[in-house]
Amino acid sequence: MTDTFQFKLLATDGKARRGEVSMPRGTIRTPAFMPVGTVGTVKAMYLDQVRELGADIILGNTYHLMLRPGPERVARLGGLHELIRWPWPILTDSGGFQVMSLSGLRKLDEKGVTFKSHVDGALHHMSPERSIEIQGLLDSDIQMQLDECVALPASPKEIERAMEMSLRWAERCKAAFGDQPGKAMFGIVQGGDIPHLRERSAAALAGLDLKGYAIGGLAVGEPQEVMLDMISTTLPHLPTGKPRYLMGVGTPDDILKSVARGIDMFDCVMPTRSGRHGLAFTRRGRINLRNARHAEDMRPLDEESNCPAARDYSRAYLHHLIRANESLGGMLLTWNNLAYYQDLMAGIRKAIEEGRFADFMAETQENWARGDL
Ligand code: PRF
Repeated sequence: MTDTFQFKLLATDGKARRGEVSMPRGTIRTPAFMPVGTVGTVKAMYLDQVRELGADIILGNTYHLMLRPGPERVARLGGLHELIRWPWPILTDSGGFQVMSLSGLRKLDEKGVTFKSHVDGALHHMSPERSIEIQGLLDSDIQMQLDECVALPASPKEIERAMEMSLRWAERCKAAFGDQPGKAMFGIVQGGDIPHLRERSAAALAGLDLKGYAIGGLAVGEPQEVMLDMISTTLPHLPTGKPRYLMGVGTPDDILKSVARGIDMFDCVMPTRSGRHGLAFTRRGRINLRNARHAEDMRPLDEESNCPAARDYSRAYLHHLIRANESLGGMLLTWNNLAYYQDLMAGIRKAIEEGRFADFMAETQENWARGDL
């Protein structure tokens, strides 16, 4: 029987790819940006709005949801989609990365990771098998293997150890996931900033014949050029017929340059988190609404945008809301930013279809460089 989880390449333009990942809950148009919904909410947004902006899939976090409200409870409540009222695809990250960045005391060994909850201080253990079990209880459509991501700079020995253990965890996650038509478990390439370790990781994961592949361990402190080199080093070792997801990236510029190298999927807290902190992404680059120069500026962020947050509210009002710490400020800027990111992805997809991605990228970058209107 053919799997109802499928990836189709619709067009290529240089190394850039236009594709479709389809599964029972919906189809993801790639290149895709996945808004981050860590604890079952894309912060400061109604999911109806997120959908309307063009998101085909959102991301959830195993680490947060296992601590609260708990995977067994989510399952009893009908699964994550039902609970949060998002019937379309959800990808869940496996937890390892969030444990390392968020929890206190933690211990990582071959068996998995032991950590102290940032919610109530309780001790938890998560093995590769339990991570997949939790993602299953959440009813996630695209599940990620448990991996270990080391922050850069790190020693080659440390990078190699973490990469090899992540490979063994990939096999265990694959076995735990089993055969689930319509759903997928993605492997995660590690290997830090060391080309031969990236190649080894990608080739070994490719040998596991997974339904998709992520590149992890980047945007963790290295310069953009190193990140882009690692992408270029890794992708030739992954099968062209499977989706490729760059985890936790990035700025609009990171996204353009990564698409140019063959990445299909992205997620990042950048548009949502920085929106709540007063930063707006626009066609003319970034605008920090905290800045006093906006205090009496009656112009909107972008009068040509289709997004009401960008088109209908003055910079003066946005400045006031952000300065006054009002929740509407974060809501409007998150709305603007997610609209900008989804419009960028739609522009990227159209440009690839029409064979003019390089021109689109150059024009988009020129507009950022021209600066604020
Ligand atoms: N591994 C996992 N999640 C991640 C990363 C990773 O390396 C990153 C690195 N940018 C973001 N999110 N599991």
